[in-house]
Amino acid sequence: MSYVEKVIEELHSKYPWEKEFLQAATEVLESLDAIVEKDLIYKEAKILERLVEPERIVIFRVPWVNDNGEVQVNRGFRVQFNSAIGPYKGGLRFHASVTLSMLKFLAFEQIFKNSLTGLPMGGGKGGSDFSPVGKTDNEVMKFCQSFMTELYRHIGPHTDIPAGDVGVGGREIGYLYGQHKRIVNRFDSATLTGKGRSFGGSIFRPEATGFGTVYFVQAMLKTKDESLDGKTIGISGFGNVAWGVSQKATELCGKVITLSGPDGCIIDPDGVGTEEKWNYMLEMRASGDDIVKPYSDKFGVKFYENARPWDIVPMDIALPCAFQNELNEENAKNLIKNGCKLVAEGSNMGCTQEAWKMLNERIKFAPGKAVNAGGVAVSGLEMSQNSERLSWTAEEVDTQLHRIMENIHAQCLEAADAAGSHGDYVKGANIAGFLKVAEAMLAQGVV
Ligand code: 2IT
Repeated sequence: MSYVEKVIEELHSKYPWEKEFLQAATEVLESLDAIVEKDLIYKEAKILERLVEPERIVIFRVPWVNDNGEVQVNRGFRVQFNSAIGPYKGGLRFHASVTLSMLKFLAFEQIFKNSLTGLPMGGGKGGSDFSPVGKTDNEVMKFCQSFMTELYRHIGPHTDIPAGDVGVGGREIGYLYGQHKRIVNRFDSATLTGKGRSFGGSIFRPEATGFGTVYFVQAMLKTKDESLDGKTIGISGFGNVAWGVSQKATELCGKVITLSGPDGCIIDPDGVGTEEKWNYMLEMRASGDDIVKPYSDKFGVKFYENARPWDIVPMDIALPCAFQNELNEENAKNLIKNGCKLVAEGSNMGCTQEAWKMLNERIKFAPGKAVNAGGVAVSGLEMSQNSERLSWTAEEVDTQLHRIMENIHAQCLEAADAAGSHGDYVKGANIAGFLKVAEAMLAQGVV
């Protein structure tokens, strides 16, 4: 049994119920097999065993009172997974389905993603089983204030810097930041990223994950002397990532023909390609209803109840942009059959294991930790701007983001080549992300 196989087996027997985390960890560990078999140092220093064990997890009660005066109780989490190359960094997810396993998978992915950006950020993630769906502004504020009343003691610019994720956008970050400032009596800008522009937020942070996703896809296409020009693109979701992707893909002459929500999907043959449509996506999100059907009513396009975009319409490129495991083996088969040539994950672990393996073998595939790293990269730039007490221009941030995404793309291909797996973005991303973190862990001794 190889070192990697042993660690995977131990993990499965220790935490059999942590399905999402096991899925993410298995993918990474399998990619590292050749690397850790070649050099005994990793095994001797038990680097993999340490890598899969979070440095710290905080779980806490979040009590709050709703608009009817009723007491509510949610569970809050922060998984501080790895700080070898920088303070813990990663988003907060507020969603009814949040569990420790989900946040462990997200924090684990974040270690490698953040390493790939080339910026000094470790991996973390947090959140709550609080569902923002149907909540008033006042209720969201009350929840955020209670959440931060515990979280503040675990975070800070040199310790852990949370940001947004599913269910946490500019509004939530504003409330969280306000409460943090009040408790610590310090304007510690770089304690949270994704802040509003008026109090230290970076230009393009809301767009960054989507823009970065498109820059990555552009780099993938360039290896075959192709561009986005005239390509049809199917995406899932209608939130932050989908919004940024729609804008940048349109600018580069691609056509986004689908959006989706928990209620189903819409097909827009003219493309989600106008200011009015992008603004409407923001409106749908702000409504808090979490459904995409209103788009079909507003723009007179077809809505398919309970359907996923992948099976319904042919597309050149498919980009899951909402949640984990939203593209399965059956969807992957249909995509390939209908002529899709490239799938890249805008969302973390957007494809199931069976799906990405098939796509990776038969067409071009790239994983979330590489593709969607533009979001956290601009968070890193936001931290730099905060510590320098200045604000970069749109052009400066966009240039940096573009450079970082091209660099991540190049790192993936180089690491894959070095491992003898030409063009394998999964292996490339995992190996390139790992090598830097492992080097830092080795240098810092057994901690
Ligand atoms: O998945 C992600 O990379 C994020 N949700 C963004 C994390 C961040 O710190 O900006």
